[in-house]
Amino acid sequence: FRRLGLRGMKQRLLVVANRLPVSANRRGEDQWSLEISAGGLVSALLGVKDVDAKWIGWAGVNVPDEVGQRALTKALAEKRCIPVFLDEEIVHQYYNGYCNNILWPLFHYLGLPQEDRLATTRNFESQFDAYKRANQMFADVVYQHYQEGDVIWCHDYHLMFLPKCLKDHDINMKVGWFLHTPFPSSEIYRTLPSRLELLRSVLCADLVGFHTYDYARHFVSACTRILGLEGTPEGVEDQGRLTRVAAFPIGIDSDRFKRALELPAVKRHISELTQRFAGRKVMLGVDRLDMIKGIPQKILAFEKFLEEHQDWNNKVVLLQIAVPTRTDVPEYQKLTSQVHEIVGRINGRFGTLTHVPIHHLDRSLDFHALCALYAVTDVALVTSLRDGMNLVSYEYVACQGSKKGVLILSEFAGAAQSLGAGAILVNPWNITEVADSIRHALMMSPDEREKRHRHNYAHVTTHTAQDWAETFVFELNDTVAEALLRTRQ
Ligand code: ADQ
Repeated sequence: FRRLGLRGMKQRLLVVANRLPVSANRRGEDQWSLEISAGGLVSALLGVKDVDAKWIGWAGVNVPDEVGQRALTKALAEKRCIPVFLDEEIVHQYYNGYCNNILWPLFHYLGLPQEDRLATTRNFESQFDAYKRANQMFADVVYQHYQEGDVIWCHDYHLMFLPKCLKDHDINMKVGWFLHTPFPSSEIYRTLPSRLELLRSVLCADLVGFHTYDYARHFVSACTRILGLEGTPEGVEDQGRLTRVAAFPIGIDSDRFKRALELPAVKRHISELTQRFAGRKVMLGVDRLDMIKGIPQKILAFEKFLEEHQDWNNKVVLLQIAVPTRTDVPEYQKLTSQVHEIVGRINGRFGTLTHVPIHHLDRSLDFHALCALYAVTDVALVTSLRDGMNLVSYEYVACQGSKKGVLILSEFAGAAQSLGAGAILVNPWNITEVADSIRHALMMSPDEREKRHRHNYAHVTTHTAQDWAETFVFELNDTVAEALLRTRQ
């Protein structure tokens, strides 16, 4: 750590997240193949150097037998990963149920599930029990690997109960918790039946981090209004003990993207794409296929743009890459069909024998193909209805060194606070406004594009994933040291 003056000495760090950064496939009784998986947190932590980090999490597969568990543990150890084994029932209740059906929509302002209130309330209790049990299972694995002085960094809404489990075990553990999603207004948060227990547990951490100052403020308000505690400029105080609360905006490893653009494979992709779309402007959307990403709204805005600016027909295409997630959940299946239906209708309406206005892919792209797409496209459309940060917007800017493409960005993504001065900010719910901003982006003068891009590029290349992680771990060490001093005085 440069800033700690500990170059050469590595800080031991246990990163605890619901999912390990690998997907595991069983190839035989004791054979596993492992593949690094895509995702926001994975991308960010891949950029962190100079720490001796181990990752603790669920491998995403059910492994009921001991032979399989031993073999997977061994294979993962080579990738510095330690598995937490969760059985199908707990995954169903904790992960599909409490995390993805309750916390995820609530934190993105989509509310609690409402179809059958009584059933939801009944399920809710068993799902919350499973959530606590699962968090305890993560804690048990942490205890097995913990050494004095380690920093334990818990990630995301899946593990809000973990700080309490860890501190109950050993009050001296250095525990940080970071939320990757928004923390909603306290008026939304207070509808959660388990609101008290979760807040109290998060407050057991020494440092609590969010992407933006607003999320941190919402969290402090929830603690003051719901728990009646005192908010201070540093965080939340409870009977003389301070939990520090602060904003730590995440970034990306921008050098990794810049280096990729120099690779022959990426250059080949770039020249193929340039030829393929010659004479047309190309707009890009890259999202997980999730309701929070506002994909239908984005496509409808593109339709409105085509409707109102017939002169642009045949001259612009939208490439929408949507990685399917949670494909077994009916709501996500419904979203997929809805998107397909809208895309089909618009292509039928505005397409010709030689021109397809929307190219929609339901899959993940490999890193090289993704970088090439980021580099060749003229406009990126990020229209999340809510998003903790949104790394796609950062990645787009990092790859736009020469083209100086325009970023259209939702004001409800955390990234709007850092890239707002360079991007065109939009309310994604306002289709007319988004359609107008598409026109603005396509017609923008080279001078304005250059100016906007310069601002964003400077931000993305200086506020990196590595800085984010270093700052968080530095602050966590500092917070614990200060608290120790206070208790000795
Ligand atoms: P996500 O919701 O996954 O992350 P985001 O921040 O945009 O959203 O990160 C997505 C990552 O997946 C990016 O690195 C992107 O390159 C990759 N990706 C997306 N679509 C892809 C595709 N089709 N093919 C290949 N790769 C693809 C959560 C929160 C965010 C927060 C991050 C990090 O929801 O708000 O920014 O965590 O904290």
